[in-house]
Amino acid sequence: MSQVTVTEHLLIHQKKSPAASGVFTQLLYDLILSAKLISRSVSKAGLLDVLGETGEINVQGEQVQKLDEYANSVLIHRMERSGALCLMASEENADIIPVPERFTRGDYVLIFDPLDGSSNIDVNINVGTIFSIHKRITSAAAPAIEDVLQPGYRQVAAGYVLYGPSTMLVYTTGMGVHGFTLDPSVGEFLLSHPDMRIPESGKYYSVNEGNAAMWDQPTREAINYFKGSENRRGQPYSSRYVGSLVGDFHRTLLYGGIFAYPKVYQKPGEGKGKLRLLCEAAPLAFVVEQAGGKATDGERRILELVPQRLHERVPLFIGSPRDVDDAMRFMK
Ligand code: AHM
Ligand code: MG
Repeated sequence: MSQVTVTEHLLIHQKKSPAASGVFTQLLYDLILSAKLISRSVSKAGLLDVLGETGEINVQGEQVQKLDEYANSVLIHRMERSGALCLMASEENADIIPVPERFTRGDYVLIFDPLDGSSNIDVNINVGTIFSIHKRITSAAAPAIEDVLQPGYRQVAAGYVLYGPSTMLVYTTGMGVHGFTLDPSVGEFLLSHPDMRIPESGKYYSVNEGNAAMWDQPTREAINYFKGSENRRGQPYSSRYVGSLVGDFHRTLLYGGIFAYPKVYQKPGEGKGKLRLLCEAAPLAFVVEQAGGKATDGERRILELVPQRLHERVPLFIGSPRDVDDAMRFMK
């Protein structure tokens, strides 16, 4: 593995891009520090659970929190002190989170899912943190919801941290996608996957097929296409589904193929997506496009969707460009 740390990589990129500033680099630096703190706790999840059962106070005399609450509070606590942000939004918080006036406020807006797939924690399966960074667009003293409700193509950075067998950080600032692996012995993320490119097509499809009876006909046909032998490969794609978006996405990025969370119809005419546009779909869409892939909601490019609400949910088809195009032939 290279010896380039994520901080060095950021500084090199900062020189290449006049748009990037020292403030922005500080923001990413604080985000990385938060990820290391969360990673440390995730790796002890089983042990923390044991402590949690003894009365919810750990040996330090601290309240034992559920890990997703812990991850959320680590991110809010660290990032409001970064000096780069004016506003945050988290999957865990119903409303936007303005940076308190007692801290230095910057021009950036951070949206995150602190611990995606957290239902997998108890069974020791991968979880992740997803982040999306925008530049503020309003000019009044206080930041506003409009600063968060921006279409994905305006993101200045996005990425995720995967807490797997190794902890990995994958991010883009619009100049390709770069992956780093945390070396726990030195506490640094080291460049392990420079300039990541998603394969043109893959051999895996990834979807919760338990929902198949609640999909619409075009979705069923699209998924059947991958399962049949009349597809691009001339043989069935293999199925892979973790149920942790970061894990499923990361595999798709490396091996190619398609991940889908289509609309689910609980009642006729009322199809709904599950994944959140702002903190899940848009950041991963930015990453996948920067790696040469595609992301759509079945009709439109994810990055062009204009969010109407903070916790808006969308259907998602994301992955290798040919596989997403093949699925979209059924959707149109
Ligand atoms: P969460 O943010 O509440 O963890 O939900 C998002 C997760 C994703 O990680 C994953 O892709 C999806 O929900 C799995 O949903 P399902 O269990 O319906 O397949
Ligand atoms: Mg989530």
